[in-house]
Amino acid sequence: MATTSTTPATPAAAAPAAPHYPDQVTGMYILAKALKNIGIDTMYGLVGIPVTDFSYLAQEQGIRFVGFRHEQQAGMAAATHGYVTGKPGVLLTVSSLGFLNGLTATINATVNCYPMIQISGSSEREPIDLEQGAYEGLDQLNVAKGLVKAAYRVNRPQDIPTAVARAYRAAISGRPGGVYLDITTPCLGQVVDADEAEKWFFTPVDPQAKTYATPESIDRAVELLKSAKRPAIVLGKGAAFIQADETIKQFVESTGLPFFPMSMAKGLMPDTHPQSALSCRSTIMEEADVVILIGARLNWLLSRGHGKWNPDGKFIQLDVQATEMDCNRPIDAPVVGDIEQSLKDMMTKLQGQKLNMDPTWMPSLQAQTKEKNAKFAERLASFANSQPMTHWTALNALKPLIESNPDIILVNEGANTLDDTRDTIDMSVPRSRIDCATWAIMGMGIGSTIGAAVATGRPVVAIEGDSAFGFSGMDFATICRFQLPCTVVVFNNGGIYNGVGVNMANNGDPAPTTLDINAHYEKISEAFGGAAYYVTTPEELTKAFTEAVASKKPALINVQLAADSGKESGHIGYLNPESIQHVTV
Ligand code: ADP
Ligand code: TZD
Ligand code: MG
Repeated sequence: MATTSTTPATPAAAAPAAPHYPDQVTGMYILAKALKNIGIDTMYGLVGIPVTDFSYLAQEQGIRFVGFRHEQQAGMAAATHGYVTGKPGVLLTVSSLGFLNGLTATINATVNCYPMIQISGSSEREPIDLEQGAYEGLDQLNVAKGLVKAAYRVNRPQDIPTAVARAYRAAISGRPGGVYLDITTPCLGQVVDADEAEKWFFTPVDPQAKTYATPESIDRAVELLKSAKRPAIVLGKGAAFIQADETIKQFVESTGLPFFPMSMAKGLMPDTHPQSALSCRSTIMEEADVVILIGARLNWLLSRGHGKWNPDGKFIQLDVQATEMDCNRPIDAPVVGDIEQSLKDMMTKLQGQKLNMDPTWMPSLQAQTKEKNAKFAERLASFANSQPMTHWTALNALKPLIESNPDIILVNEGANTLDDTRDTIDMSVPRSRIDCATWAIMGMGIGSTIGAAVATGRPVVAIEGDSAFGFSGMDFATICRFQLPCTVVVFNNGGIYNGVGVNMANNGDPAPTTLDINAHYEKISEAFGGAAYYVTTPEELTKAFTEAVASKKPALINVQLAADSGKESGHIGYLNPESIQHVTV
């Protein structure tokens, strides 16, 4: 548009800089280009010495950089990015504490089998090794080793493309996990001839190589399955992660077996599917004679294969990790290899062969499901109008809003907030529920919300306990800075488990579990330009949530609950050590 004004107008956008072809480049440039070449399009992190220039170079290469307020949250975002995309997420940290803050997320990713790579700058080796007091000095490689799936250090720029390829393969091959890549300051800054550097780049062939189960293991599994009278399937997040949704559906439906999903596998098959035995988990544990574990470990979340499980029951386990077999209970038919191919092979083998499932098994589970679901619905409805609200009141309001919008990815952490949300909200789309998972850690919420939104572009709703939110709340600022379509719902019952803990010393200090029942968490959103809601009734919650999700903009809803809503440790209070009351005489 022409301007007639004599006052200088805003300067026109600068003409694009002429492309320049430097004849020298640095290690940082090589790192950015190697990442780009292997297909990394997003990086999460928090910068400073010695990686600031690298982050600019990566951005220049077209890698999206999502800058955080805390490295742990950037790491949670990278891990979730890895989980939902099936390609390693990348975290960038500075040395010493930045590295350590991020490492907690990289370890958590390893525990959960999420593929991610943490890249950290580290200070020069010599004064670290001699303990001479280097700037942010820490022997990071040795700290990381043993806690993550793999850890490598790069000292020379010519090794960077190899290191990136190794880190990528380590993160994604076999059982996925977190990988640490340590790049020293001198290596990042080393100047080399561009022509020479060009020769170091290569394109790794089949960086996501697969391994397949043997025909013998498939035969053994199929024979065992054929012998079963009361078989069942357990779907884990490994099954969701592999993005073989159609094959899994075919296997479940063609065998006609009942299934139950672990929490993050909810939605891989719809929770309301006629074969879903989500509400009959205990019956399956007690009565099934053959259980097929698909990408689910027999860890604490499944009583490590003991407890309620039928002692005479047999297991078929489909997993890529051979050492997973027998780790808690003998596995009668281990099927070690890529889950999708194993399922396809089993289906081929089963074709035309009969399963011997007891004809009353599925109908009895369906009848039980109907009865239990009706009871649950009745109980939920009985809290519909509680004042002040309880967890159930809020969830009763949110349930129809979330279930009717399957585009939503649900992030969830807390104790009662986690358990009650998982039990109330049915999922219908794969990889749409992300929670504190295998390690049961608090502090994944906002990072995972951001990672899920950035990686998928879908709307994300986080349902957070007030304690859980406290671990990552500051990174709500990042949601606002990047204008992500995220709605964070804080269930404020004023504490860890609830807000009615009693300090037995009666000295005026709050009890260990007591937090801030009157806190206005929504003001955090207001501070960063997001939408802010404080709600005390289910009607207000319904209105705020509907508006927030429809806006596709950052929003925080502070849901005021009763301080006595929630019990200690939610559903897993039995894991607490037994307590003996001390009596003072
Ligand atoms: P959940 O917590 O849902 O039970 P887990 O994290 O315990 O799930 O288990 C996931 C399992 O999936 C891990 O044992 C992991 O080795 C396995 N897994 C991950 N990716 C693959 C794959 N591509 N092929 C086979 N198994 C896989
Ligand atoms: N620290 C970390 C890193 N992880 C943890 N799991 C805990 C502490 C202990 N913890 C839980 O296991 S749940 C929880 C904590 C602190 C918070 C529960 O309170 P909440 O949810 O407000 O998030 P509810 O709804 O009040 O139960
Ligand atoms: Mg709470």
